[in-house]
Amino acid sequence: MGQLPFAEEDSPNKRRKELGPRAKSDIPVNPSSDSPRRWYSRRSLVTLALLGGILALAGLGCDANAHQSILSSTPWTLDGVGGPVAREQLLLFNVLLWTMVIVFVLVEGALLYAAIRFRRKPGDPLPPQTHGHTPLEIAWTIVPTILILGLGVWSVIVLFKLEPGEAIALARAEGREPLRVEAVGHQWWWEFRYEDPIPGSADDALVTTANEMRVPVNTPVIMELKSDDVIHSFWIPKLAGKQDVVPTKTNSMWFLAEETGMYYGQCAEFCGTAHAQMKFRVHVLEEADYNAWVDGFAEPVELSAEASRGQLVFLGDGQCVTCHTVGASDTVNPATGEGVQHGRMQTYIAYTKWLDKRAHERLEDVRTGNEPPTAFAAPNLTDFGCRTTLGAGLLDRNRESLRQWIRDPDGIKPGNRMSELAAIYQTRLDHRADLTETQLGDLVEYLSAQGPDICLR
Ligand code: HEC
Ligand SMILES: [Cu+2]
Repeated sequence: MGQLPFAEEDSPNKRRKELGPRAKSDIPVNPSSDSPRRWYSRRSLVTLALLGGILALAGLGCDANAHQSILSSTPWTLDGVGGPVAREQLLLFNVLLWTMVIVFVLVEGALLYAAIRFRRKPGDPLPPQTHGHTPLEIAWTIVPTILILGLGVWSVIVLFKLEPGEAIALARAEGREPLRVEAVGHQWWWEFRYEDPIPGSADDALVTTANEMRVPVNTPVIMELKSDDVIHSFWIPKLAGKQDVVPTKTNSMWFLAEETGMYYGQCAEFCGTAHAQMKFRVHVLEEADYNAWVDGFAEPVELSAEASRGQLVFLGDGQCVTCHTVGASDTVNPATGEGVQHGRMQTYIAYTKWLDKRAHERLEDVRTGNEPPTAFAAPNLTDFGCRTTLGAGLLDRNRESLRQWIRDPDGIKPGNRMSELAAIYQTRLDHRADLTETQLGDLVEYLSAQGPDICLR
């Protein structure tokens, strides 16, 4: 580069002329102050303090122990995570973040220091002109290169560890197989399907549930993620990071929970009206409890007189069975003598194919502008007695909230597909269920009685 175009020291008059007419009146920089050359004003200090205060307040909301927190109380402890996948992700996140914070503070600090300390004062002579500093330039090329290469390579290694292959390797090292669970995103709830709920056992009963999945502790779990409609994102912050759930495609991820307990999950990709109400829970159980849930899953349950009447409403006037499934395939509808489980959901393979086909058809429909197909999936209610929530994590489940939900789902979760599509909500002007209070009460009894012993007792 040639010489920098530094001009000779200008006379104040000459400079004013160059600045043009607006600068002609000589406004003092800071009339109230003795030293007119401060680089900050009182107002900028107040603004800064306010911003800092707001940030600090927002920071108070961060808590490593909050339900869906992905933070640890300090960068080095990594507490607040529930298993190895989240730990790996949190460690990488913390190291990347703090490395960048340190680099930022050093670079910006040096910049600010130089700008303030060596700023030009009136009457200062032209400073000595320098052109480069070889050792410095080599240093600030090599250090960032090493940093970025190191962090990049480590990120790629972590990415590989997040692949399901790692879960398979981990399980096989202990002479077993990982548990595979298919999660299907629907607007606005989650379906969980277990093709082989107890890996390695000959008993292969299909388990299908919704919004609350159960897994055994210390077992690698591979999630196979599918969507029924739009793009969702599957996220259990304390167990594993997000993965997109994309129509016509199966994505996968895995996690392992080290302790029993409940973990909170959330759809993490805007997917329409009730996106914020598309939560789910992961119950991590002792292996024996998990097996009891699986074994008892589709066992027929004893129904009280009220609950039996409720079953008739479920299958008849309520038309709930057009969308919902309750019970094993050998549960018989007393009205028709037919199995209660729908034909379309009878086998896993058939259902998966149906789902894929439907997703493709929907894409076609979007392209051609056709009406969407009429078949609708709904939460499987077979283990409804195990649910702690209603409406995808929206309400605590109890008899009162269930009654409210059946009476007026739209009043609780605006936009949900049940009120939009079920016939009983289309006949009254206020869009509430066209059922009597007795029918509602019977339905509540019927649904509350569903579930394996381990949940009902
Ligand atoms: C048109 C299909 C359809 C019909 C008919 C229907 N539902 Fe639903 N139901 C749904 C859908 C879809 C959801 C999920 C709503 C959401 O959370 O966004 C749902 C959710 C529910 C839930 C909450 C499940 C959970 O785990 O959160 C219950 C309970 C329920 N329905 C009961 C009933 C009853 C009782 C009837 C009959 C009176 C009925 N449904 C009729 C589609 C239907
Ligand atoms: Cu979603």
